[in-house]
Amino acid sequence: MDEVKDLAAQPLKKRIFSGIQPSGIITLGNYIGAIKNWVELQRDYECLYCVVDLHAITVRQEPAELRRRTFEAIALYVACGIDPEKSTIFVQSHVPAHAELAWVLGCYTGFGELSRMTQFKDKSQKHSDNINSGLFTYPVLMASDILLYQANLVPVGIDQKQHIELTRDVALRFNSVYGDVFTIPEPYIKETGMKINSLTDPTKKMSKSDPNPSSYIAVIENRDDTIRKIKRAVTDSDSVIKHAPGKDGINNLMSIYSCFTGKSFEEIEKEFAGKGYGDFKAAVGETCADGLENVRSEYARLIKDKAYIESIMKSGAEKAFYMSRKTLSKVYKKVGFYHV
Ligand code: AQP
Repeated sequence: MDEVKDLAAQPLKKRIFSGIQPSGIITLGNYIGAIKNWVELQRDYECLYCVVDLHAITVRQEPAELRRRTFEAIALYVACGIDPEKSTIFVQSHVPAHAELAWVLGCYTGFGELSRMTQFKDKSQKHSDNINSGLFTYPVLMASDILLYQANLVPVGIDQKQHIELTRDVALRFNSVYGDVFTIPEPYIKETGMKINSLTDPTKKMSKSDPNPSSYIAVIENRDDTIRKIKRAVTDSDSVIKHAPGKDGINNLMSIYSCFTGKSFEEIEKEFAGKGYGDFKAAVGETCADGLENVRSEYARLIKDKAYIESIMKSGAEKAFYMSRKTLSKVYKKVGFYHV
């Protein structure tokens, strides 16, 4: 009887939503800033992890490559430790409610609000030949991804913080008109690793769509490439291993080392006191390659099992479909759409 009472007293698990675009090979930045945290959060939260292919087409994609990368991303999620028995893993375009809710929320989002988004400004500079309206309304689609599942928490890198703030504003605005329709989400951003920078230009974020493969570590690339890229990473002319303003290259490598070893910057400084960049880079490269070893071997096994990966996509889409329909029906009713 006591056991029954205890179970009833337990609060329902809070919910998490997050996703990655299949717009390139998933990088160490995506791994440290997002996936590594997703794995830890599975223990205490009900999690939905999505491959956000609708977002990816805001930049021109080669169709066969997009299809392949979507499949690979699902395999990589599982290889990294996302458990399909615990978490819902799915592809965004398999659940139509994302696009449907985005239309509705777009009618509650200001042109001025979207114009202030720094990602839109950055990406329209990078892709000046294709500044499409999808690139502009990207944050509205992201808001519907999160709000559809009534997510409490959204684990992301720092680059996505502004989009989560917009999601909150839109949800609060909608709720103020129609009552408590949406849960107001919070961003979950870890201080260390919230922005892993490019290895060739450490003032810039590491990005999977960077045309220079030396700028990023792909999670699934071979060990020697990882070690070699870190060895060649751009650092300043000084040779002291110290986390300090202006030492972007060393700060970046220290963050990577810290994320894999759990050591603080102070501990790392002590460990490498009196040693040069060569020793430090070799240690970061080895540690990073070791930390990704299991992911790489799991991935190599999973990627050959098409039936298994597709079964994960299908059952994830079914669960997500059911949950998303509940929110979408409520929204349609609130705004006054006729139902028969
Ligand atoms: N360099 C990074 N450091 C920390 N976190 C990062 N994230 C991305 N890059 C870093 C986090 O990864 C998640 C998925 O990102 P995304 O696929 O939605 O797109 P993005 O942020 O635009 O990532 P990329 O790699 O730079 O993609 P492209 O090159 O296609 O634009 C997010 O939580 C993001 O914060």
